[in-house]
Amino acid sequence: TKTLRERMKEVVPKEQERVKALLSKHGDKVLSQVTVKQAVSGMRSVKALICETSALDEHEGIRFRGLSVPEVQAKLPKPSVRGLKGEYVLIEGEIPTADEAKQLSEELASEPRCCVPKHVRQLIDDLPVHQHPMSQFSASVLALQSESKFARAYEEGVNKSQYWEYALEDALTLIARIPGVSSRIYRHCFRDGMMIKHDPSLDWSANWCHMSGYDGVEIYDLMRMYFAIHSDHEGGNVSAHACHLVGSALSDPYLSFAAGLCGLAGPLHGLANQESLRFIKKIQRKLGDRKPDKEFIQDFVVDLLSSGQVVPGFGHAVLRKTDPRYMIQREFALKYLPDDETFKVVSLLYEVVPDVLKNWKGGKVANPWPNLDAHSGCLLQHYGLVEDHFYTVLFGMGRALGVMSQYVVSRALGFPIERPKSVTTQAIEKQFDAK
Ligand code: NMX
Ligand code: MLT
Repeated sequence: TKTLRERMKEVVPKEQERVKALLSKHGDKVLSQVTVKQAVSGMRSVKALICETSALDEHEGIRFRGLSVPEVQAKLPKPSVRGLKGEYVLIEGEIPTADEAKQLSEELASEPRCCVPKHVRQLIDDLPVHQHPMSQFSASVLALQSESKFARAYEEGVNKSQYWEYALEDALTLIARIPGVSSRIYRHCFRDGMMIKHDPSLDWSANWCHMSGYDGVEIYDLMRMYFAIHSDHEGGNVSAHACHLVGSALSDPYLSFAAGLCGLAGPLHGLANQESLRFIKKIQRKLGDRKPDKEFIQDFVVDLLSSGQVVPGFGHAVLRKTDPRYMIQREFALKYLPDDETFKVVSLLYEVVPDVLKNWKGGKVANPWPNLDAHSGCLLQHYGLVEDHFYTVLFGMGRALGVMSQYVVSRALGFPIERPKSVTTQAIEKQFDAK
């Protein structure tokens, strides 16, 4: 059985040649044009980034290295390693054999690879418990940066052809330490700092559950699925793009991932999972002992929209259909928690919100359908994980698998510093007013 590193050594030279050939054959072709509207409104649909690990179709949703969400579920060796599709499928591009996945799983759970250094543990213990867990997470990742082999190798003048090897080393260590960091933040904030030791026999996802105080076959499987579906959503989303941008300056994987986390912490991106459960809880509080019905939900949603707020968990900058990552969570709920009261509200929102949004202010909402954040909190709270301001940390854990894979690939392919051109609105007026 070859290690991921050995497989990468075979794959990288071939990929470098392929991209070189692509550039010499098609380098001058036009991939996309940019209108003034696109420049002013967040570059929507402008094709100006490369991401090898996944691609997003507006109707079909995400494909990881060509595989849809259900295909990934079906093709991976066995449930206990599903969460690790991140490293193999995303970085190397192939479905791992059971032995390869097991080997990587064991490597990530091995000491000292998975051990959180003392100064990082101390930092977390010293942070105020009321500090948002996402700030605690990004601060911890920055503190882990003291161990960056990439940064050290750069300082010592490593040849650029070897960047990817140090990037992979850092990415694996960072990923291995994330369950320890994240569960420490969880227990620091919500369990009086009483820690639980990691269990080397468990995989990455199950270890997070175990160290956070959640043991059981169902929650292990939920979190394997959860981390897998949150891992990657091509290159243009805020967290992946922020990580890529910062990495393009050759900032090491830790610095780059911390930048991605800061973007993920925004309410229009990853924080929407926290906002979504809070919104559902507000509905439930207002309902009191009454049973939820469509009319009640519709009035509640219209009130929210009328007060100038967005419906969290609905809409998307690229997707124009229900997110398949929402559907796979819905299938899980239908199987394991069909009678959960929160799931009943989630289901009613699914029936009601799209029609409300379609008709809202002349149909200005481009996508009225739910995204993954509309469902995840409902599953977590069912298993006792009710602290909603921790939810985005879990999103960030999954996202580490994707953006760290993207980082390694970017260094392997030698992508340069990202530096698009900006213009002033006056310059646009000057350019087009006269015509
Ligand atoms: N509720 C109310 N209004 C919405 C919603 C929504 N869920 N989605 C879009 N709109 C509004 C949007 O605010 C904008 O209004 P205005 O012209 O007044 O600025 C208008 O519809 C057009 O926006 P779109 O082109 O449909 O959406 P855009 O691509 O700009 O933004 C989101 C995409 C995801 C930021 C937006 O749909 C949203 O705010 N959704 C709610 C928050 C959310 O669920 N975010 C998580 C996305 C997934 N993730 O994890 O990152
Ligand atoms: C994501 O997973 O990053 C979100 O769906 C946001 C996006 O793709 O823009």
